[in-house]
Amino acid sequence: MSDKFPNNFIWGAATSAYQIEGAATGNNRLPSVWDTFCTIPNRVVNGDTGEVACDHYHRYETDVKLMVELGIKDYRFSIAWPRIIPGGRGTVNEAGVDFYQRLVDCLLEQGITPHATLFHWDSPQALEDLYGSWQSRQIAQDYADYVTAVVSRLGDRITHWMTLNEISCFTHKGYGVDETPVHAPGTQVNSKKAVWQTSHHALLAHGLGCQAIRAASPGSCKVSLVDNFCVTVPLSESPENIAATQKAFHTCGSNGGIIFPALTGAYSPALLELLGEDAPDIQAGDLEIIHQPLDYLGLNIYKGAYVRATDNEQGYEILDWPKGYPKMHMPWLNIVPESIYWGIRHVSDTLGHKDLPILITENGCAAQDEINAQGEVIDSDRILYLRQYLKSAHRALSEGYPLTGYFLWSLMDNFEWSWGYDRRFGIIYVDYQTQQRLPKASFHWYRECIRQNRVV
Ligand code: PNW
Repeated sequence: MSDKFPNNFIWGAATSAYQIEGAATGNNRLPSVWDTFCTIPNRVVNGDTGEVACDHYHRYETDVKLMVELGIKDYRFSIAWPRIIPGGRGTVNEAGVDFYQRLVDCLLEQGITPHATLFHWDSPQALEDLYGSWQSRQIAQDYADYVTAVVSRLGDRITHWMTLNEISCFTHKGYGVDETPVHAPGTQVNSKKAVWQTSHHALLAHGLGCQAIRAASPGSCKVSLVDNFCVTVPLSESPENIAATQKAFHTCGSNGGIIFPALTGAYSPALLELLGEDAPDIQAGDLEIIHQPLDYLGLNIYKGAYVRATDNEQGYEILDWPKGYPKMHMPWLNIVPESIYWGIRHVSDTLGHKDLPILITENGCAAQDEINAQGEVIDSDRILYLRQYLKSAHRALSEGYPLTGYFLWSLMDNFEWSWGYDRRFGIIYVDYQTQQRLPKASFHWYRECIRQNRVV
């Protein structure tokens, strides 16, 4: 196979609502848990908030022009629940819907296909106040009602839907027992079981959400979940290490309790054994709701965990990182390009979905970008990172795995959650003083990859 990507390969870029929109109080929007979290001292670096962010809410036309310049035909963004139903449940705010109608019309006019994530962590604060948001089973139904409101209004122009972004992040990092949770709402709960219960409720929301999308969509549509499972990667590709990697996949991070039920209809037995009394309560019928047919799977892949086979009882070892291991500008961002290839293989080999199309819905990195004397940002380190990961995606394609596209995270610098504006993931530099956008070297590099349909 040549180094070309398939002709219909999707080259895209991604963002999320709270991270770029700003206009936090505009047009009847009410606070999300992130608005509240940002006001708690020492939770977000420099006390940053999403109040203005990239002001995309007012500058979306400029941003769509930049997408055209980049040459992408697909854009992944998220819809903010607190704009559509500010109180979390009940009345729909048509002014909130209107913003997304204008955005999507603008995209479609430029021949860009919208891929909408229905939830990217911005739970309505009202539901947090009412019942502790993801701690309550009720949120699954309220989420499904919100989804119906969105899809019945926007389903004539959006056909690619993603239910929830990274369940593990907004549940297992939003609720905690011992450590202070790093994500909103940042709630201390009294047992690990209570944390697992929040992700179980999110899975139910995903399941009911899938049903709601299909029921409300006026025409055919594509439905998926966006997951960031822990990618176990063989230290070297011996048959023993590969087998060990598959075994380790079950209990790495929250894999066994999130991607397993979503794709196989059951929590991984290995995880349940490990959890014992910490396992969530699962009611009759829950797993059927959670295990919905998907049109494709969205994977956010940034890093991996190296594994090798061992002689001990569990048969594998997840390896520590050597002191000097190369990483990008985040403590967790170890450079493991093979994680794209192995992430795709785990869907096929470990989860048993050989033909399920896969979209890389996020891949990218933070770098210490600076504007030089010529007024440019030469982020060759980001290019180095991206090039290796894209080659790993190409390897999966060359071996016949059903990878259909790639969305780079992120189109532009944005509010990086608890890191605020201190970390930059964009291929477009944002000057937060002036809101000026400046395409970085990686933008021009990515445009050339898209133009040539191969990694350059
Ligand atoms: C994703 N980790 O989050 C999110 O979907 C984005 O909103 C975010 O901006 C982006 O990645 C960069 O962080 C992640 O610890 C959070 O491995 C944490 C991890 C990975 C992704």
